[in-house]
Amino acid sequence: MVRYLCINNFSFNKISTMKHVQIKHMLQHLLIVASLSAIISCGGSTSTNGTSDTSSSTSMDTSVTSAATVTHAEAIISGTKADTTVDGKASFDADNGKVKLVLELTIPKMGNKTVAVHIHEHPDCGDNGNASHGHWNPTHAQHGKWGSGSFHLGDIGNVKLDAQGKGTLEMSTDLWTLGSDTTSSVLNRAIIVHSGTDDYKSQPSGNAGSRIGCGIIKQ
Ligand SMILES: [Cu+2]
Repeated sequence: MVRYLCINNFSFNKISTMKHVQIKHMLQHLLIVASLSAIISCGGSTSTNGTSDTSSSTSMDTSVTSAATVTHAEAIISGTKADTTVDGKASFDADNGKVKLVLELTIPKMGNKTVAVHIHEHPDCGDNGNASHGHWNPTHAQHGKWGSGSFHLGDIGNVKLDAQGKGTLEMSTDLWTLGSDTTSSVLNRAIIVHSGTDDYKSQPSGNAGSRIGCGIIKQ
């Protein structure tokens, strides 16, 4: 079944006999599936025969449907500035109506300091992280401390770093999802690490300093 998803096994001769609408539809599926399963091995398979086009459509639809339930996403966080090394990873796992975040950071230059981490709205780390724009705030709330009073859904909070600049944070919430609901899904947003501490009060972003780390949350 997997082999039919591979572009190099697809019978393009058949495409010429199909209606344009069908071709467009199949190519859309093919693009989606190819991006979701780019790692799936395409090697070593055999050539297709005349009946494979029908089965390929079926298996593509099945794959796209099953891929719609996302249970894991992650962001690899790296530095936005040449003079500050930032390494980190944010893992998001959905289970039982909740999403659990495990965040690990290493910022050697920031040993024994505390840095603010937020989810920002757009999946773009360009312009030193500024292209991610403001905090992800689908409820149009005031910025604050997670879990108390008013806060953005992106208000993860502060992470204390040890002498080596390592820090971790774990949290679990039913306010986040991994899916297509843009009012709750953390997918396709940016994790931003700031150079300073979030005061949990200043609007709109806690006076947390410049953006030194960034990663895009992807499934
Ligand atoms: Cu921020």
